[in-house]
Amino acid sequence: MRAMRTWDIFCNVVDNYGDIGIAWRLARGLAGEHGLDVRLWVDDLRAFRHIWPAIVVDADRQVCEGVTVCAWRSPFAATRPAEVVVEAFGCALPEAYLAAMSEQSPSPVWINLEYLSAEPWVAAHHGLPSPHPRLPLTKYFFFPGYTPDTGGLLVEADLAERRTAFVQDGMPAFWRELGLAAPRADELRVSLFAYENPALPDLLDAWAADSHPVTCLVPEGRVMPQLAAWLAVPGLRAGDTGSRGALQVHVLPFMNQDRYDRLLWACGLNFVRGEDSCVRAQWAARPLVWQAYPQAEGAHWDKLGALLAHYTGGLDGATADAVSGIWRNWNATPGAPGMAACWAAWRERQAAIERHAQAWCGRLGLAGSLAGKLVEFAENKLKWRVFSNS
Ligand code: TRH
Repeated sequence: MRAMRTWDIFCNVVDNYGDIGIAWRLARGLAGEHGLDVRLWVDDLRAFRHIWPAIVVDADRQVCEGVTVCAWRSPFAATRPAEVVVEAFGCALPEAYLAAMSEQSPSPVWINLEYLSAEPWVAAHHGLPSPHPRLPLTKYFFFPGYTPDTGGLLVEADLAERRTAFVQDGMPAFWRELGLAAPRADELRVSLFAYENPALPDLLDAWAADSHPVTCLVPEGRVMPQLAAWLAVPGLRAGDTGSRGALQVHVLPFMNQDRYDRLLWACGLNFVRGEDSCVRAQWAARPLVWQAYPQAEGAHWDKLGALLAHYTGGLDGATADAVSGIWRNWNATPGAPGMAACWAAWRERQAAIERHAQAWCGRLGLAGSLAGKLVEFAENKLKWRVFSNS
């Protein structure tokens, strides 16, 4: 029997939780579903612990969920490179490690995992090689995406099954664990994970003015000061609550990735941000509003437009407008309608949006599983290397 393939994934935490969130999800999938021997090198274990509290922040090496998690320190200690090396989001591998890669024969398969985008250029760039300027190494660009001709999306093989079981039987216990009553029949429960956002006060005003109860669950994070200002309180932390009109606000602790998934499955509408939570909200089969990570010169508006075009394709005009309106307002897209009108339109088309969110999940599967495609990509390159070295 062949020894387990070895993989190294390198992750540099720049800010927020998306980079480590994606690297961790990928590492767990490669080890758990593909039986690979995975090391995950992370330069900020404190940020990692935020999304996975079992992580010990001062351990040089620890095994968690079948993955060997290694502290990426500088200078980088001599290490034999793995057969497949994943550089997450162009994080720049340590020079010593690169030199060691170039001394291996055959040399490792080196893949740069790129950011997710629904933009049409992604498919044409997926898989392209880039030779190293000095060393005899080639890096390949692997682009996640929403269509079969891209690198696909992170998803576990049993996700739909786990979600269905949770929705059927797990919700009452989940609400109890969070210290909340089950939702009333006419109540809309919303989760809110967001960057600071000038549109937030208008959104909260719209919810406060709703004709039915709205409960907003907010994991602790960057919107706390804005939320506190709107509630006219000096500050907020996990466990705090507030209310105005029809709106009840509950601040939740930041939870581990698996529990956050359950929050997305349990809520009737999820506000998400960045990349990973956006995909998880789509897999939740619930309506979502996405806040793209703000970039210079409005580059994120192109990303937003591309995902909106994909997501709303095939919807009737009024429903597509209701989805686009609130997404565009939430992202301060030029010319977006005002929030009160957006919220009224969303409420008006809510039932159709909910049906679409369910159907969308099925269509998402067509893109394929990112971990599965990555393994296939690497295996093809490895086979070719063995062949060309023999
Ligand atoms: O944290 P983010 O804003 O990360 C962003 C994006 O990835 C963006 O593309 C990148 O360029 C920028 O950082 C630097 O949003 P994202 O991607 O949704 O990642 C959040 C992670 O946190 C995700 O894995 C879900 C997880 N999470 C929890 O585990 N528990 C929680 O309570 C919450 C709210 C999130």
